[in-house]
Amino acid sequence: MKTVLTYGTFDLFHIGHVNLLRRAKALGDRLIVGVSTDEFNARKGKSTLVPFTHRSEIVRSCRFVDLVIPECDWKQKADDIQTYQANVFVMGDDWQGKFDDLGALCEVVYLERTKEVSSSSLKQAISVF
Ligand code: C2G
Repeated sequence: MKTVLTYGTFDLFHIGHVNLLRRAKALGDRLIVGVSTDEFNARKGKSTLVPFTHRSEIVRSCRFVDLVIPECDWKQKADDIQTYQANVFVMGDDWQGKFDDLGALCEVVYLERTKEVSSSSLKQAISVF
C-alpha cells in the first residue's frame, strides 16, 4: 500500500485543490490530507472564511481523499510520515524546496500549481460581486 500525504488550508475549496488532490492520489493507493486548523492558520497568518470543521468535511468528501487529519503545527509532518508510513509527500510547487528535508523520510514531490485560481482571488471576486 503506497501512502501519499499532503497538507493545506483548502479554504473556499476550488479546482486548484481538486487538481492537486487528484494528482496526489494518482501517485499512490491512499491519500491522507492534513487540513490546517483555524488556530494553526492564525499562526500561519492566514485568515479563512470557512471554518476548520467545514473545510475538513469538504476535503473528506472528495473522492480522491482517503483520510483527513488536522494540521496543527509546522513540525508535525515528520511524525505524520512515520505514523502513517507515508511513501510520498506532495505539495504544490508554490512550496518548491520548502520541504526538501522530508526527503530523508520519504519521496518529496512538488506538483505544478493550477494557474489563475486561488482562495484569495475568489475572496476578492466575491467581495466586489
Ligand atoms: N494549490 C494548487 N493550485 C492552486 C491553489 C493551491 O495546486 N491554484 C495547492 C497548494 O500548492 C497546496 C494545496 O493546493 O499544495 C493547498 O493549498 P492551500 O489551501 O493554499 O494550502 P496552504 O495554505 O498553502 O497550506 O503545511 C503546509 C500548509 O498547510 C499549506
